[in-house]
Amino acid sequence: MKKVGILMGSDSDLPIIKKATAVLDDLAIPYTVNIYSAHRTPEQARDFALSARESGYGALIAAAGMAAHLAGAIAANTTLPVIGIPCASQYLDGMDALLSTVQMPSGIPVATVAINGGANAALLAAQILAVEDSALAKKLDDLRVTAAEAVLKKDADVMNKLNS
Ligand code: RP5
Repeated sequence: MKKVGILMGSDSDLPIIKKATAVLDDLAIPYTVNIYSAHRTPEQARDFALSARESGYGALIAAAGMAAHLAGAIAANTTLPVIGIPCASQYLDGMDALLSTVQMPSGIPVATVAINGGANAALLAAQILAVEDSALAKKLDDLRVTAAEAVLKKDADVMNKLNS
């Protein structure tokens, strides 16, 4: 199976990344995690992106906050699918990172998930790998069923408690 490459701009993004690794662990998808910054370590970020396809990656996740250019900088150097996670920081509640990540110029796409959306980033990476992996696609179908059952149970609980 292809790996998912997870990158973050700083170790302060780790709580968001843990939401992604939890999903990938559940699905038994191999991944690596690195700290590469578009601003502080641009050469390392570039080298990773340039060699990612031949290194066996099938999708990349890039999480960053503030002026969040990591996902775009990675996408500039690979045609693997890149999923951007805008991370909320101290001042602007993640709006800065959201706009920096999502507003890519035509030609260099980044699939941007919600602010702090680590779980959806991992699910989207899994769905990309599942295009060519029917066993993984079945696991994703099963996850949807389990999630729907959980909502239906909550619906039943709330009806029992609140409906007259
Ligand atoms: C970004 O700046 C990082 O992705 C992080 O979200 C933010 C703050 O980084 P630190 O100052 O906490 O290292 O590059």
